[in-house]
Amino acid sequence: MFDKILIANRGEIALRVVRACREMGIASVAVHSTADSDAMHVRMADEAICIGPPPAAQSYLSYPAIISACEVSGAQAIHPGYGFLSENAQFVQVVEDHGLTFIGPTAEHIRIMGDKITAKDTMKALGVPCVPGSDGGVPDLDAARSVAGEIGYPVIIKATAGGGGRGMKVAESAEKIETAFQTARAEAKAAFGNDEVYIEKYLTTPRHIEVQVFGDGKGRAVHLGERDCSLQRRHQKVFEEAPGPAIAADERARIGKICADAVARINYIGAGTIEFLYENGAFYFIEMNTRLQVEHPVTEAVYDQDLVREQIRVAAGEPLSFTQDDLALNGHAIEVRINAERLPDFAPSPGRITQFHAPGGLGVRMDSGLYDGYAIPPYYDSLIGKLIVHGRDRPEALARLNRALGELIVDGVETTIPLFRDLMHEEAIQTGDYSIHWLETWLARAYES
Ligand code: MV4
Repeated sequence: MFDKILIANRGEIALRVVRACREMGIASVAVHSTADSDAMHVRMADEAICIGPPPAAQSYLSYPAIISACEVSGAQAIHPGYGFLSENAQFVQVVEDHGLTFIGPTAEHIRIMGDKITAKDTMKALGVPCVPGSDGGVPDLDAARSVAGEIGYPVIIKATAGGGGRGMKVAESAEKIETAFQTARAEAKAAFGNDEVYIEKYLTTPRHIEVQVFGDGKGRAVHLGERDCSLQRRHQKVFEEAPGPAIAADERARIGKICADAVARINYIGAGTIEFLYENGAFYFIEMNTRLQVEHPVTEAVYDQDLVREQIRVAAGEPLSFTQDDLALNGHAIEVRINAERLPDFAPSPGRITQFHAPGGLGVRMDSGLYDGYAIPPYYDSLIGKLIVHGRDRPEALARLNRALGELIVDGVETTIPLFRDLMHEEAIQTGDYSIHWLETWLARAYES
């Protein structure tokens, strides 16, 4: 096992990793920009090293700064958190070339899943159900017309270098395919320097269901059920839950096994998420994320496991601490993302926290680096905390969320907390009957003017 881990991240996730390290008896090294000298992860880690100025390119994304910090501190492994360098295959290669361990998948697996066509080809070959569409890339308009004619309209054109909603165009009918195809290509070229695109049947009202998988890198893998992350705004998740309110136990077992078997076959190591669209009782693979995700705590709650601890264990060559048979779904968990953003437009709202009170009590977890007097810097993501609740069933989790939102105080900046207080009153939230379009439709209505 490692003696010391460097955390190449900031905010609540850096703190999350510090906590796992402390429980495992591993020393932690925080790195930070000059904008984050007063951040909680810096105070809580065993050591802290300032690695550069506020812009992430010169600090949290700087290979030389981070590798040097490992050499200076004697850290043997790097935990990347999410975002920043967490899905950067080239960085993984650099880390390994310096004799250090990247706590995450191999560069090869990151590369495969980063290219959406290769990811889909790989998953299809492994028996994972995919959205009907082109076999690989679509080279020209004629090919696009031909594929769309076969699968039927509406279709969606996606950039292979895209993902997370970037570089997608829908064509409702044959008259729209030319514009959609040319625009998707041009945007892909401009955004990613790669104009390769592929086509899928456009699903009109699916849910976003993602399956949590975990591999040991030696051909063993498990699944930890699914999360429903359909409640998004502009491809940013705001509310996530486990299990999915629409997913029955037999469906969970079936898709879970397909996912676990698939990642076992490729000797996948660490945490991964296999994303599906779910419509009319069927799962359709869209993308795989090769990182620990923001919403991992809902899975931790319902499976009573520490996913960061397992990431560290498998990276050190140890086996997973549980088998599939050890994992039992227990109750229901919900996470809401607390962002420093102003409603109704979600404009960033950095600034000084004048008062902070975290909710507590049975079944409540708050992951955040907030404290009274903390100044949220304007340079980074607006996520400042996550409130996670757990109950024996969905109604109990919702009641706890409502109660915890009543206790939570974040003053001094605008936040998304009022949004969640409003959402608690909605029928669709109470019943779990929503699709990927529900939130944006509701926001347009509730916050119009
Ligand atoms: C789709 C789709 C409908 N049909 N693919 C958006 C993010 C990216 N991961 C995939 N996305 C979508 N792909 C097909 N074939 C609709 C979306 C989509 C979406 C997906 C998940 C959550 C929110 C979404 C919002 C708009 C569109």
